[in-house]
Amino acid sequence: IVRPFSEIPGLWKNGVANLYNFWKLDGFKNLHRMMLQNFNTFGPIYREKVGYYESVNIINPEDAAILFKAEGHYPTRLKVEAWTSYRDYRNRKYGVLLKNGEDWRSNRVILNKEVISPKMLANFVPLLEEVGQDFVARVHKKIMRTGQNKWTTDLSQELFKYALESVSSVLYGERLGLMLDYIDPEAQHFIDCITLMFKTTSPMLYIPPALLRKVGAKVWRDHVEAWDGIFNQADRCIHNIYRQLRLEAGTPKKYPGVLASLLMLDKLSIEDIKASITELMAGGVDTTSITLLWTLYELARHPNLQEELRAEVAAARAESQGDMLEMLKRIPLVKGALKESLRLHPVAVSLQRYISEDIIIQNYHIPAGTLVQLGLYAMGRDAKVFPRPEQYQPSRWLRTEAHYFRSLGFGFGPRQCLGRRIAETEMQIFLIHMLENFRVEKERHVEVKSTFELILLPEKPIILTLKPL
Ligand code: HEM
Ligand code: 2DC
Repeated sequence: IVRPFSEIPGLWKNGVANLYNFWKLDGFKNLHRMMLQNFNTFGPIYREKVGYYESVNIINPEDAAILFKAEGHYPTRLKVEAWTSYRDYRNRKYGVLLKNGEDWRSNRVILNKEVISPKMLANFVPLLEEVGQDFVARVHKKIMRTGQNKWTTDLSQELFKYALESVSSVLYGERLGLMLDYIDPEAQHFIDCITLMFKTTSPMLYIPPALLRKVGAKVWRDHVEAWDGIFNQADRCIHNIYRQLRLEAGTPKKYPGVLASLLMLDKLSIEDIKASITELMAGGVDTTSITLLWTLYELARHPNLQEELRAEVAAARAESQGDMLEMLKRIPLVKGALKESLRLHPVAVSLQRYISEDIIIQNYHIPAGTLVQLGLYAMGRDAKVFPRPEQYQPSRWLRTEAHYFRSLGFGFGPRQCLGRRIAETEMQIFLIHMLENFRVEKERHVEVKSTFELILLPEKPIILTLKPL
């Protein structure tokens, strides 16, 4: 017998009281740990209401399969109102991240061909390969300058620059020059704006931005300033390419980047192209850089594993005679390491969909239209889903039969991460070059936790030591 929706356990009756408790427990920064705790208290399904935001939460891969089967033809995520409010406030178009319905689908289909299709890898790899080589050269130079044959540092700023340089070179077919000693202050400002944008978004998940705007709250003003900085910089990059394209007429000999390809294709309006390119540029910085930082942290904590990965890379290099596209097909353990990093340290604490039809999960009836969230962070640490979840074990991903709705770091289906191919390739190339050039070490064994600033970030700086091999 199927139990009714109203019997799902959880705290969903008093949204305001829950918001107050949430705020008292510093829930804005602990969302991932609070979800984990809720699953421990209520079991594999619970209902929740914080502020105005109501959802049903699940944790099992089998239930995730049911959820995604009911996502419908136009999958929709939780609407991040801070982001749509900014666009409405400044009269800017939504890109693929924020669009919904047929408008989303028609844009996404065209973007897929230029951004996530495996065919594009041959175009992206040479661009990303150049950035990877420049990053390594930069680290060698930094090591030289210390005079100690090693460099101990918090790499996050360097990784932000690597990520922005990588995504920009794919989008614009041009380098920004962030691997140089003196960088464009506008580019640095862009990086700072993205961090501020994420940080100011999280409180607005629970308190409506329209209200915060009316009372002139600082968090809303900071949020607007952050997006303004993001859009201004993206506009500059986009105009630059647009102007070049008009001057150059005729088809270019080499791959000109995603933006120029979309403009020449002429299937999306210029405003739609600008909106989605801006989102791709902004979405491509903190996500990959933080995942790489977590990966280096784990490799530093597991020196034997690090040697194993180095051996795999060396063998792949030899077999493919340096052809990077070929090399990327021969590094399953490196790919496993990235999956393992996203399992323990996912960028997104949850995946969500407004379901398009009624479903039954854990024997509860859930009506169409409900927001259902898969607790990605909680699932990654659940011993029933991943045996010995606390252990960083890239080899667990070598058994393909163990993948069923478990490798979800980039989301699922037609609404999954549009930047996935860029992100994966950029991260794989980074690890190949780092493993070939440096040993990564860590001072003491201190556990670094995550903090929620819309995406999950390391709670404190991760200090690593790089030594040339
Ligand atoms: C959406 C994760 C890197 C651009 C998403 C989603 C996740 C995600 C979980 C939601 C998917 C869903 O609802 O099913 C990640 C992770 C990254 C990463 C873990 C790196 C480690 C990037 C990069 C870009 C990007 C590099 C840009 C080049 C986007 C965009 C969307 C998205 C535009 C919205 C797609 C849509 O709504 O159709 N990402 N992402 N992401 N991501 Fe990423
Ligand atoms: C945050 O409860 C927690 O990829 C909320 O590159 C539910 C939620 C909704 C949407 C998620 C968000 C969470 C985390 C960050 C995500 C976002 C969708 C896209 C975004 C996962 C889980 C991200 C980081 C994009 C951002 C691109 C943007 C800056 C232009």
